Amino acid sequence: MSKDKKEEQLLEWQTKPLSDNERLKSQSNFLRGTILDDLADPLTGGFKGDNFQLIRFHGMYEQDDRDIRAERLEEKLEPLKFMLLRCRLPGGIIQPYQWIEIDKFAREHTYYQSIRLTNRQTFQYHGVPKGKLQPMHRLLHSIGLDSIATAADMNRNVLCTSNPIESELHQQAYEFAKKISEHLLPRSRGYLDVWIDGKKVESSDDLFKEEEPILGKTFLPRKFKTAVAIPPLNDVDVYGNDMNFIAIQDENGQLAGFNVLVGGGLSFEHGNTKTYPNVSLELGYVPLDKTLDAAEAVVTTQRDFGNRNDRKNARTRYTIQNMGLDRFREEVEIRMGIKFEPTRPFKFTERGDRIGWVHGIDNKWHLTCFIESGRITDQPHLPLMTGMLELAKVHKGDFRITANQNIIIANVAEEDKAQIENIARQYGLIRPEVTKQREYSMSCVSFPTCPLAMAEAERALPDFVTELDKLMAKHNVSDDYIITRITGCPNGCGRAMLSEIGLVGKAIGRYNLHIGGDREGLRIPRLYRENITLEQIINELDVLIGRWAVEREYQAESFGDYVIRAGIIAPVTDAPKDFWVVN
Ligand code: SRM
Ligand code: SF4
Repeated sequence: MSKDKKEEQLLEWQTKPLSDNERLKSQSNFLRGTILDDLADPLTGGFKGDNFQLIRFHGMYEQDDRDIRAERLEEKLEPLKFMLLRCRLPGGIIQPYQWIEIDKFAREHTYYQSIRLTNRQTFQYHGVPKGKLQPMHRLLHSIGLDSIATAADMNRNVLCTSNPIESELHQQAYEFAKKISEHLLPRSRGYLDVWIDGKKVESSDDLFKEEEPILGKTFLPRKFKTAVAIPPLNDVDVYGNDMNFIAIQDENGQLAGFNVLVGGGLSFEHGNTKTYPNVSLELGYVPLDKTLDAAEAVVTTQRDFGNRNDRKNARTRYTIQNMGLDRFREEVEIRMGIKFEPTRPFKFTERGDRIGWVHGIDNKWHLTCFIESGRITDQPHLPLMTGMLELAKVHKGDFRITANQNIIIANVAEEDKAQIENIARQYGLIRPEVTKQREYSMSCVSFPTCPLAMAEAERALPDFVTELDKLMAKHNVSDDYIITRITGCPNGCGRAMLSEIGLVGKAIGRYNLHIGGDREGLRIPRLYRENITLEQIINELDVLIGRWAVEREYQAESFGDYVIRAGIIAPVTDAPKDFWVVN
């Protein structure tokens, strides 16, 4: 796009009518709305008008049980409404005493009685009735947790590589992830007034004194996501976030600063060619003492230049496409007061979690437990929830939720290792039968709770992987794996747009099949087959995996790299231009 065209486009964004979300943010009394009135309304299990959206700024979504929606409609009943709660947990670290409390609430008060680990290193409750919302927030508050800004148009939960092995560097990077999360939080008291104090503030002097110096009164144009990665592990999918920090060490192994990347994002809309997923792009390197300034400058640039009239084109990647990367960088540099240095060398080699025990350099042990799709429940043959509770009762270290929806029992002393291992084995948190392929497969939640779901994801994944395992065995590649992700719709929560095999829900039982992502998480996979069933996908993969098994050039050539080299699919090299091009 020419410079003039870009200016025109920016001007158009600024002059077109604002989306309704902008009105509701500005009229929300700093996100309080009339939520307290709705809480007191016994006639519905949900929230009305603007409040339906406003609760998202406090980390909740209204949902209903979609499995029984039609049945209830027939009986002339309101859908069974309840809330999803998403906790804020920078870097995914949670203490055992906190776990014991969140477990208790899940068992006693949630419809699904589960704890769901998300791929952004936190946990969700599904099925919290409206009447239990205030007690829930008060409980979280009492154990030092909250759900502020985990949804809606703000900086979400900040990710950080789950790497307790190099403990000192991890600690430094984690501290930074936490600082960023705190620095970019809303400053107004809306959350505390509504959920903790239950205090109605409609229009008072207190309110007029409130300010949002970073986010502004209308917050960001759209959701905003941040990740901190410690090479060589790209477990946080650093190319898929709006703002990314890649940790750079000095010669003594200490954290020196970060390479900053911007504009990653993985969603699109079926058929809407103005939308596309894209990987993040390099701005440059900043030393540690300027990193928080850089974060704030990126956020305020997106705040001021992002699209506020079309929410489908409002994420940072679209702002960058419109302004151009150089202009975006210039604006960030002006705001942070220094220029970026050239990006420092780094290399990512893997994205998965190291399932099982690893030994840290500080002599502590860490056990990563595989949790399929992050769902922690008590099933007859898999009592994971009770297992986690038993671990929490005795564990002296901490827990770390990974961006691959697994959990690490971190910082175990040598003398406690056997006890932890026994409990983990007893309750299915260590399962030798889990294949490498299963460990590298992930899904979003989808049905029955997600209102946007088009096809099954979490409930389809286990059987789909069983079929994939059979193919891997049939072609003698069971010792290898293919990063496989299912997402129930093109919003892309399952990060299928950074996988080697990505399934994107199209309709009940039907998916688009994308192939050609890479192991390091740098390449968007391209559409290979459209609107087909899981059985058809397995048939397609039978042929492709068969070819990969015999034709790969060297043992380590990954499936994603192979399908590109063999010319089966063309790589996506410049997503804004070529994501929608048919192979
Ligand atoms: Fe997501 C919306 C679940 C990670 C892109 N996502 C939703 C909602 C809240 C549906 C809704 O708006 O009503 C889903 C709730 C389902 C449920 O019942 O739990 C939902 N998203 C999830 C989680 C739980 C999936 C998981 O299995 O782990 C993840 C929660 C992360 C967290 O803790 O914050 C989750 N969502 C993602 C990711 C992956 C990531 O961030 O690494 C993406 C793609 C990356 C990106 O943002 O580009 C993602 N979710 C979306 C989008 C599309 C955003 C867009 O730019 O258009 C939506 C819809 C929206 O915002 O309008 C969405
Ligand atoms: Fe729901 Fe779609 Fe996200 Fe899956 S990808 S959780 S179906 S919004």
